[in-house]
Amino acid sequence: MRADRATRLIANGRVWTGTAGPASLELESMAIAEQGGHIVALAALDELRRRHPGAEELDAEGRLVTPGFIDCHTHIVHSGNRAAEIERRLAGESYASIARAGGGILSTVRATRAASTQELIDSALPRVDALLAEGVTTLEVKSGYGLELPAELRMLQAARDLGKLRRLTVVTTYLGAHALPPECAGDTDAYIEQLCRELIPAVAVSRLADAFDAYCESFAFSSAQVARAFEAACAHQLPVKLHADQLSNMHGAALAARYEALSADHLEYTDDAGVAALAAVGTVAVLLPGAFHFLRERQRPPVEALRRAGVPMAVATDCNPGTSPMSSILTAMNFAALDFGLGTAECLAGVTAVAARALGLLPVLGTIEVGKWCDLAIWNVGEPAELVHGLGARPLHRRLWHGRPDP
Ligand code: DI6
Ligand code: FE
Repeated sequence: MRADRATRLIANGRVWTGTAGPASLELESMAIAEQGGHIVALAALDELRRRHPGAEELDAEGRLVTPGFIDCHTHIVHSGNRAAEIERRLAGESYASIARAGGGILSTVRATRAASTQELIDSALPRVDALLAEGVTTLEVKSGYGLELPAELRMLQAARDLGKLRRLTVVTTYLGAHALPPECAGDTDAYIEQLCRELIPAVAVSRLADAFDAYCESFAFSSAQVARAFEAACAHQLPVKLHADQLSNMHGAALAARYEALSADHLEYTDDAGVAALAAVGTVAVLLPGAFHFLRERQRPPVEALRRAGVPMAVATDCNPGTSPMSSILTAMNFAALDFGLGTAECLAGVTAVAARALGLLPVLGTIEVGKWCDLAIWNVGEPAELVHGLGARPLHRRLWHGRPDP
């Protein structure tokens, strides 16, 4: 990468670099020089023009420029939909009781097992395209609706293929402990045994997963069971993440911290000890206000305690057919602000730098800095706050992925 050979300058942007942390909304009037997909210089336009004669120019015309957005928690690859379950919940049934009765996650497992890789891709693409239209350039995708090796591998392969079919970076997570497969007849310990002995090693060998995730909840897996799975994942060099303390305090945050998880996600019921544990190891708190909204929960994550303890907070869609049927990162930001009390800068950091950190990718993504991938979003708004405080306005002007603008 040589700074004297920029091929493209992004000119006249009002740039939010994301380098000043989750409290700063400062915009800078500077140009961005790109070469080979990376940012090679940040400086005044005149200076970059002098240093890079002949570089192509993309004129942002005074628009807001941010790092490309990163949706760091999704279940975007799945088959079927569960709209009827929302009706049942509106009629008074709880999410947990629907799950215990074989609906919920298991209903999506049945549909997903029946789908081919191509069908999984075809059904995910409209959701992916909706995110791209909101400036997303990096997407995390979890498996976990297969719960048997071939179906889990199909899901992970479909996720990887999405990254070839569209101009974005896809990061995959093997959600091996999502629910008990129906054929296990209530024996969660036996499934965890199989997970550790067969499934995690096989997924690791496939190289289709970048991390491992689990669902620690009363009707899913206990913290002792998740700990066993984490041991196996760590032994196979898979970094871990956790669906933690969403519907009850299972001490999931502390468990995630014990394994130096990249992130602990949800955290509605996390207590002070959990917050302190996350802070001590630097695990990211991923807030998922879509699930809070669709489940009509009342218990909010301890945002003020997380903020005070210095735990970095990411925001993601949790796009899934049961608890967050939402393919809109801007809506997730809006909910994070209005329902969880995040500030505008926190919302922006939550879908850029902190989200990158939740994926272990902060060294190469998430801020506008020399050396990082040139993934950018250019917005038709005057102020960053407009991205958070409106809904449905389609504010994206243009997206650049690895230096190249979308056509
Ligand atoms: N993420 C999950 O994996 C579960 N909840 C959540 O927020 C269950 C998703 C589902 O019901 O399909
Ligand atoms: Fe989730």
